[in-house]
Amino acid sequence: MNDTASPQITLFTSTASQWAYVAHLTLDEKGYDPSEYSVKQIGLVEGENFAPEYVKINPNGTIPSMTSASLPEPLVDSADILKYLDSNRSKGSSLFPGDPKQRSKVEELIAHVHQPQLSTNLILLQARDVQEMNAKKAGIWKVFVGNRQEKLTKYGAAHPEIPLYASRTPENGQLYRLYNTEIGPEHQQFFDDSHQGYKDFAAGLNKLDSMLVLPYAVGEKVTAADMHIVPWFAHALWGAGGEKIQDLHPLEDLIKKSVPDFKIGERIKAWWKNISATESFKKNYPNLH
Ligand SMILES: N[C@@H](CCC(=O)N[C@@H](CS)C(=O)NCC(=O)O)C(=O)O
Repeated sequence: MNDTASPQITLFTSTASQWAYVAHLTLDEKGYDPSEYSVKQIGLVEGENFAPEYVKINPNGTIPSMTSASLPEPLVDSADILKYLDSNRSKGSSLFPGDPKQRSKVEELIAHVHQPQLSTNLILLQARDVQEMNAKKAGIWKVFVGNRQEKLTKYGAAHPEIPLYASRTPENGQLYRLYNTEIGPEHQQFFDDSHQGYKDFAAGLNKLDSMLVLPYAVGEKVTAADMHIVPWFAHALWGAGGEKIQDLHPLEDLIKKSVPDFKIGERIKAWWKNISATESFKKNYPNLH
């Protein structure tokens, strides 16, 4: 991994990382040519986001990150990457509206979908009962949790000086144990927390519905808010089993198990239809069409 080669910008990404798509969508929305940046894949499913070489770039061990010859240090958060790509490229209109009210709405929406209550890890990794737990255990999520624990333990032993491992190893370890023991009493708390998680997620979706302006997130133009809401919503739909952009019902059904009268709001549906017709969306989510 080095950032000295031309082109100047390097995006560290993973096809499995929802927040990396903030960067990919922005690159396309702002009209960057692929020759202007290079892309390095980090194996998220393999736990390679914890590799010491990557943690040197991003001490949080999260994806995405970006380095550029014109930056004093790497950018390690999707919101900062978007801002950099937006201001670095004067071509086209900014993804941040000039109007202060609209601008604060953009920031509010970005913060909304990044809050822990709306983390899609709920859908991907948690379970509310034995049946859901067994389905997770039989699929890729057990492999994901296991790979992470293996890498955290290995890298942590080799690099006691890196603080990330001390916090992330026990955190992932809890999940690792739930995925690797017979269903027992310790799972009940996990099931209850997950059930509450879905109630909170439903409340967050309803709030989002009330915040959207249309046709795009804050009005007539695509903004930074859309660049953040799209990857989050796409990941939630995908995690719930949706294969096409029209497939909102798997997510709706999943939530209904905890909130029986839940429905995805009409504004979200209209916004999704509009934003999924944009070129940058179609390029980045061909599998959703
Ligand atoms: N606030 C960060 C969050 C990034 C993030 O959590 N990325 C996920 C993938 S979408 C990740 O790297 N997870 C790995 C981990 O936390 O161990 C951003 O927006 O860039």
